[in-house]
Amino acid sequence: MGASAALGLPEISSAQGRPNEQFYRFPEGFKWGCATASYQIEGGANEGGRGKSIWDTFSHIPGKVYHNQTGDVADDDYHRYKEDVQLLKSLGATVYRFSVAWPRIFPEGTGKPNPAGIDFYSRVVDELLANGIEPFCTLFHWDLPQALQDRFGGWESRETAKAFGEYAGYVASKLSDRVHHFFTTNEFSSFIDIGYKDGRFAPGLQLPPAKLNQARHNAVLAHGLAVRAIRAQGKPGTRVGLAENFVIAVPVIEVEPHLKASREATRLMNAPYLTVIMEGKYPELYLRQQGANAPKFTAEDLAIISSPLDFVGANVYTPAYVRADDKAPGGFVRIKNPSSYPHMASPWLDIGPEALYWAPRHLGQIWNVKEIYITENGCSSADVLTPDGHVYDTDRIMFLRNYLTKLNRATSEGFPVRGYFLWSLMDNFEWADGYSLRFGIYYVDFETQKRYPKMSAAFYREVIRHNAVV
Ligand code: GBH
Repeated sequence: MGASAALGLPEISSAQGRPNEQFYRFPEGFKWGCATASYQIEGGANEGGRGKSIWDTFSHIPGKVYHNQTGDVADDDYHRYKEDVQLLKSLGATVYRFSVAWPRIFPEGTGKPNPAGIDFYSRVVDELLANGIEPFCTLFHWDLPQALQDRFGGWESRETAKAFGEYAGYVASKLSDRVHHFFTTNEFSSFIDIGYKDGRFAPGLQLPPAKLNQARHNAVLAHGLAVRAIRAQGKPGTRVGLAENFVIAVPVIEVEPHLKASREATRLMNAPYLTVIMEGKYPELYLRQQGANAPKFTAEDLAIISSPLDFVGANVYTPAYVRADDKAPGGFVRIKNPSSYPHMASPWLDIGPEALYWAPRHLGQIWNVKEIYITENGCSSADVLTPDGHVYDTDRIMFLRNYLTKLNRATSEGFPVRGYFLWSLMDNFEWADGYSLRFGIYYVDFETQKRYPKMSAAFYREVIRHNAVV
């Protein structure tokens, strides 16, 4: 059975392929795949000796998640990972980004590793490799062991950063014989700012500014400790980076002085995360603005935080339009038409394809990054499964095609993007939105756990097959 048949679609012979083969092509060897995260897909919450994470706790508190839904079962990928690898294979994917649940490995956050935990990921990795798919492993996609929240206040403490380093080194020691790319953390601002400032994500705290800044600092310190631990305990040649949805400043008009303003804006808006990681210091203006609330740190901390990386992963969803303004701090102002700016099914998901051009360009121009991955890009749509099992998600195809066209501009101009991971392989537990928002290119019926390829899966398969926007 051909892969298209597996998608329930007619085979398209290459002779009937794209008429304009020279347009919108990606570099030879460009890697195409999908991304997922442990708590969002695995389920098996009480199996294999897994400890509790802060998301188990949070999702079980009434009122925190849409309809009080939880990740207890999610996509049941813990039991169905072989089937899910076949979904990737049907697309022709060559890479897959998954995350490891820290509490499966260290149920108490630190101490004695749980062999059944690492064994699960080892089997996932073997299954991927047996199907010709290269695994890319994220070590932290928000499922912090509850034990660390209880003992230390989670990211409020440096102890959690140290524990993360130990955990990262341990996983690298076990998987780096087969996994060559590790991402330390996924999206600092999501698990810190939304978890510890807004309280809409686990652990649901609303810290005052000084404590919040210290938690941010502990998180980037954790990243740096993990980089070092992976280098120390991983097989020589193991490559390390992170996956960050940094704020992507898009110049509202692509001419000076807005271009320069967009670079300064990108540095300043990401000051406590990507900027300190890439530059080894917090921007002066940021420290001045934070005043007495600025984080406390040592020179040694900064050296750890800015440990050299092999690549940077960008999770790209929305643009932050900026215009130049001499009088504003940093020389820029962020602007948006609040009343009519279009967005996808998630209210925050503004449509801005050019974000996928500016992310690599800023990484290349501001920080001279030599290897870039798009570690997430995709969208939520109000998908409808037809009685005969189809999902005609033309809005998602529109979204992807336009973003990919802008990514193609970046590779055409020589920005070193090596691969793209679509978010997400299949519908899953969308954090505080529960199962109400679908990001997959496979539709999941959460009653039966049956997966159905959406029209966008067929689209993506052709993108991969042609190595081009189609
Ligand atoms: C990614 O975050 C995550 O890495 C992934 O796990 C997630 O499933 C995917 O996006 C889709 O959301 O509800 O108003 O508080 C993207 C960045 C940060 C965007 C958190 C949504 C919450 C907005 N996200 N933000 S709100």
